[in-house]
Amino acid sequence: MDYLLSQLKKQTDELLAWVRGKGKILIIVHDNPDPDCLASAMALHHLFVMKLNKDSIITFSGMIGRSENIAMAKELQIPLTPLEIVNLKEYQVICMLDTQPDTGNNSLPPGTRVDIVIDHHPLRQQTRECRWCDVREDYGTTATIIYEYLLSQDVSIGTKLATALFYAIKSETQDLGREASLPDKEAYLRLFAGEIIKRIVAGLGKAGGHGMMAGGKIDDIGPSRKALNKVETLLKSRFLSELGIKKTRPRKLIR
Ligand SMILES: [Mn+2]
Repeated sequence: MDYLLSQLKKQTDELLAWVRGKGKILIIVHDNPDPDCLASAMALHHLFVMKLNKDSIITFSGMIGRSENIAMAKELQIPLTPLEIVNLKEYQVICMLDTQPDTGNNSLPPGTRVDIVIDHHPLRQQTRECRWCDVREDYGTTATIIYEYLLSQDVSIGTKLATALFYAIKSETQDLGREASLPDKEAYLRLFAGEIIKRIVAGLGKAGGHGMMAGGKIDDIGPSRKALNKVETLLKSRFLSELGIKKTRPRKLIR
């Protein structure tokens, strides 16, 4: 594990230790949620489930406006609860993602205690007073920050979550074109590699991981050379089609 990741491991250990002894968890995203805050909420929810065996409620106000975002919430089965029906007093841990207290783009009543803030927008004075404040203005997305939490805690990322995180970074940075930092680029490529391998071996075997650690496995091909060649050819053509490469004649790099 590299230095930054081990630093982050220590920090997220502290976060988890604090949340562990507490009661119910609420995750609030900004009004009219976009892919970044939805993916971030999914990722934080996943972190609490995997490390603490604790459930949390994801909540928002307003509406999911764009049809792509509605499709995302539906396809990826992100459980969402309207903030208006939540009894805030029931929650001992209140997290706010991709927004900050009193910014006007979330509907948490002003003055309500917020414990955890994770965001990439300019830091507000009031946010500093929260128990846990991780605001990285140089990051293109909040999703990347929480993706790093999962990496540091060595939490596995399933297809739905990987897709959500990837889509969040893709749409918020406009394919890494706008305001993408180096960590956003790394997260994007790692998530992409994991997804590609999964699609390439779909129906044939298993795949997992991300980035340099991504890999796939196919069992029961049988001992014959012919069967092996067949699978090899299929994998190659799937790989090329995933990358959008059509009908090019291969050429030797080394003679
Ligand atoms: Mn964002």
